[in-house]
Amino acid sequence: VQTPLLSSKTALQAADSDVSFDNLDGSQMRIGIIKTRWNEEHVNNLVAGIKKGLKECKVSDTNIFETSVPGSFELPMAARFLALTGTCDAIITTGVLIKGDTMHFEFIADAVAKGIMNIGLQTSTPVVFGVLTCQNEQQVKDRSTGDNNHGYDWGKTAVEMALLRTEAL
Ligand code: DLZ
Repeated sequence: VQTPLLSSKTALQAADSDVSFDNLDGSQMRIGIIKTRWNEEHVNNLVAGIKKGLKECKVSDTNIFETSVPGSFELPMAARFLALTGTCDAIITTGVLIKGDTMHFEFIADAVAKGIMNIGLQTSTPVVFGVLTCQNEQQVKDRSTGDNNHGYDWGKTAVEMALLRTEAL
């Protein structure tokens, strides 16, 4: 017996090369972006990358909802609130955590990663972990600018997961 997931004609066939990051159709998808105001300059670069990825997937500007929270620690809660509105097919949480002299980085990075995973599983709304966890600012720059802007992949990941959810529900 085929489950709806296994009969999916979209995202789950990615492994069969039918679907890839190159031909995702997000024209009917509404994507939420939650970004932090901590490390704002880097985060804005990541958001630009996200929007480039979304645009390549035909997500229209009017279907992109954007909001901000103070820091990465607030991302899971905000993602939960947004997911529960039922207005987004996928959510991208984005922030930048840079290691300092204390244990703050370790606690927050771990809590945020687990929190974001939990919100996705609890609400069945895909929540992309768009948080850079870096040792220093150079590592951040290397991953948020130019050809290695991780935001670009996060945008495409959100569309792929939104399509997967649409097929599964
Ligand atoms: C407090 C703090 C510190 C020290 N560093 C960062 C950081 O590098 N990236 C980030 O997104 N947020 C940081 N924050 C703020 C926390 O995420 C959070 O906003 C506060 O602890 C309040 O809950």
